[in-house]
Amino acid sequence: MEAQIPVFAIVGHPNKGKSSIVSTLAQDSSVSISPLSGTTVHCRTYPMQVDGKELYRLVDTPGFQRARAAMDWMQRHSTSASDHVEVVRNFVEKQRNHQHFISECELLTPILAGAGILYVIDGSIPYGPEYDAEMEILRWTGQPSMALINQIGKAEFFEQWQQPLSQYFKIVRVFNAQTASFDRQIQLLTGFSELSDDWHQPLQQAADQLQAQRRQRMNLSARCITEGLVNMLQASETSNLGNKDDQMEIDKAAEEFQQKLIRMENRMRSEVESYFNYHRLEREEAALGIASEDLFSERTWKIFGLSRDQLVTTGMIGGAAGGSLLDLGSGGLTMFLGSGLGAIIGGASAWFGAKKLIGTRILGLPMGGHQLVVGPITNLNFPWVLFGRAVTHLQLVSQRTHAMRDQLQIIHSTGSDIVSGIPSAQRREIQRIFTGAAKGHAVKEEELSRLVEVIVSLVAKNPDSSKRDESP
Ligand SMILES: Nc1nc2c(ncn2[C@@H]2O[C@H](COP(=O)(O)OP(=O)(O)O)[C@@H](O)[C@H]2O)c(=O)[nH]1
Ligand SMILES: [Mg+2]
Repeated sequence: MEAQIPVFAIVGHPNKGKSSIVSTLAQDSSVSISPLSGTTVHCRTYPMQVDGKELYRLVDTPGFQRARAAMDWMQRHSTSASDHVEVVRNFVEKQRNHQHFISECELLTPILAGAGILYVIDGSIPYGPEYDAEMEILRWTGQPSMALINQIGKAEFFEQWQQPLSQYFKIVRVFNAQTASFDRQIQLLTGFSELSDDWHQPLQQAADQLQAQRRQRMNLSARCITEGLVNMLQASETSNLGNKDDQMEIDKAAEEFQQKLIRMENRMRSEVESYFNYHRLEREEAALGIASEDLFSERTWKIFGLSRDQLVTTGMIGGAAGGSLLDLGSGGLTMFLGSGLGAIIGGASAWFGAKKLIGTRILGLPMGGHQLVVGPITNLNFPWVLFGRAVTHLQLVSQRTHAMRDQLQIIHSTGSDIVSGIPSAQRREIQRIFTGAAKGHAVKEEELSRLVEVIVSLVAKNPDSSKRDESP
């Protein structure tokens, strides 16, 4: 017999984050989340699939509207605890066609059909006895259930909720729909697997498959970043020059080269997002806004690229070259740190002010005229800047939940220790790969895999920032 597919009904008061939890657990940004109460009128089912196989289903339900009155009805029609499920069933049958209990009937239907219950409350507002009727009705259905304390506002009444919730539910968890870490989501599934014999195996399996999928997503993303970096390091723009001194042509080629790099970086971002099931994510990579007088400071170097000392220790430049590195670096920093790659336009001349950073060649053509080749960028810090930006992005995307609907803000702050956190031996190894790539050498498969490994371990090393996410 085919194993049962577990179904969860997400229920609770209106506006407590039910749809948000569905969105997170189904990894589906299409679930509608709204600050307006009563948006969900009908149940809607969202499957959680991995590789075309359905692991579980989530049913988003309307909130309770008249729990107290519904409970009164049920109590009037019950003679003992042995008839509770039957009474709930009768209630739904009798009231289904009346407006009065429309939400109650709608939300109870999937539960009576066998769904497990995830009861959601908002732990940022105090408990009140008006919730008792909801919890009592759910208990009467006899279905396995778990209470989730979501946190919508700033305040915390978790302690206050513990006692009443544990009267009705075997398991009570803090589960913040927006910030729940991946591990937290897995814990929810395995926790629930303890409540139902039928679901034990399918939920354990679901947890395993989600974990395998996540490992695969990390690998695919790291691979995408690695290949994207190599392509960006090798990028150049060629154009024909009628006249060797045609400054306009030169500026145009430089501008096109910049645009090309920006597009390449954007493509890389979108691909990484798509692995995590984000297909139209709005993204903003903040400008770093470093004042120009700052450019020579050690602090500036540390934001992404390597410090001068670190570059020296990679062995790529000798101590003597360290001095000229400032000269080498300043233009690159102006371009890549000062404004972020997304905003470096407007200064084609800046590229030529920094000619040393970009290989720029003018070649004579056999048929006459000249060809201009802009790129690739030779600044030693350029790959590190790209690398740091890409790893930060992957970290943010992999920690995001589908209940978050604001744009993805990538803030590259001075606090970023992505690059400096890499042990120096590894850094040297990576720098060699970068330098080889920038010189146009083919990058070996084992070098690519090595970079993939480093990226995956960097992202794993920086676990979720959600602190609020611990069990009470
Ligand atoms: N800050 C925060 N807001 C949340 C969270 N969960 C839900 N909300 C907000 O609360 C409101 C109601 O959420 P929704 O999921 O639609 O609740 P539902 O009516 O119970 O389905 C929306 O404005 C959400 O953005 C959360 O974990 N954190
Ligand atoms: Mg809703």
